[in-house]
Amino acid sequence: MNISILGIPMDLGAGRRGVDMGASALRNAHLAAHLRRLGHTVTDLGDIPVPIPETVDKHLTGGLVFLEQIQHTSQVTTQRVAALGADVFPITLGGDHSISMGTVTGNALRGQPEGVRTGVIWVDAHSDYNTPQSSPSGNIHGMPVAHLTGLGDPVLSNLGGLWQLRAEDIVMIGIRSVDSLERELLREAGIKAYTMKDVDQLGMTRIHAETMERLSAVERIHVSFDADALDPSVAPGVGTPVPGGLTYREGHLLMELLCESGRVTSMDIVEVNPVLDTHNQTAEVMVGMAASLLGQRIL
Ligand code: NNH
Ligand code: MN
Ligand code: MN
Ligand code: MN
Repeated sequence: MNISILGIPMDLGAGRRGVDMGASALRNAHLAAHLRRLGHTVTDLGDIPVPIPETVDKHLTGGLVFLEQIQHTSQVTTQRVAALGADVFPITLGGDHSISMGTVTGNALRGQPEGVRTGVIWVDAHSDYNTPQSSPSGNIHGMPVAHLTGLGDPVLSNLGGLWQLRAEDIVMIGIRSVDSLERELLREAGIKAYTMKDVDQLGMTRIHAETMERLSAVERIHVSFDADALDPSVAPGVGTPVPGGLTYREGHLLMELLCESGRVTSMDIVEVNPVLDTHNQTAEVMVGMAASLLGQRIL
C-alpha cells in the first residue's frame, strides 16, 4: 500500500497546550519505519503550518475559541488530503481532534471533487458532538463530528461543499464522557455510539461485526483514533484523560479486525500530548495501533 503521512501540529482546538507536539512524538516513535517493515511504501509529507496559540489573540467568536485559525487550517488540510490520490492511504497526525473536520472531508473528496460516501469510525472517550451552543468549553476539539454532519458554525460545517458526512455513517467506540446537551444532540441525530459499557458487555468482536454491518453501504472508511479512547494507564499522554478506557488488547483487536475487513482507507492519530506523557509511551502505543490496522500480525 502507498501510505502518506501528514502532520497537522495544531493545539488551538484543545484546552491545554502540548498536542501540537504529538506529530513529532509519533515520528520519533518510528511510525514510518514500522509501516515500511510491513511492506508498505511510506512517504512523509511533513507538516501543515499551524500558528501557535501564543501568537494569536484568544477570543470567543460565537462560542468558539480560535475559530478563524482553525477554519483556515481545516481548509488547508481538506485541500492537502483531497489532493492525494484515491489509491493512497493517508495517515494524518494531530494535533488535537479539531483536525478531523479537515481530514475526514479531505479523505471523502480524495480523487473525486464531488465526494464519496464515507463512513467514520470515531474511537474516542468523548463523542465530540458539541455545537458552539452546547459546548461547556468553547474548545473546537469537542465539536468536529457535529460540524462534519452540518451542525454548528457554517464556517466549519461547509468545508466539503456539497459533500457532508451522514449521521448514519458514523460509529463511535470507547465513549465514556458526554456533556449533557451533547447527549441530546447525539440522540436527535441518531448516531450509533458504543460506550465502554457496550465494550464490556458485547466485546470488541461483536462491536466490530456490527460496525461493518452498519457501514456496509459506504465506499470508504476513515478511522479517527483519539488516544484518549485508551485507558489512561495505557495512554497517559493525553490532555483529557478519562478512567475506564479501552485496554491495550481491546485497541489492538479492533485495529486487527478492521485490518482483516480490508475496508479502511485512511486514519487519524490525534490528541497525543508528549508534555503529559511518560517516555513517549502514548506515541509508541499509537504507532502500534496504526501497525495493527495496517497489517502487523502476531503469527
Ligand atoms: N466534551 C468536552 C468539550 O467539548 C471535552 C472534549 N475533549 C476531547 N475530546 N478530548 O475528544 O470540551
Ligand atoms: Mn520502535
Ligand atoms: Mn476526540
Ligand atoms: Mn477524546
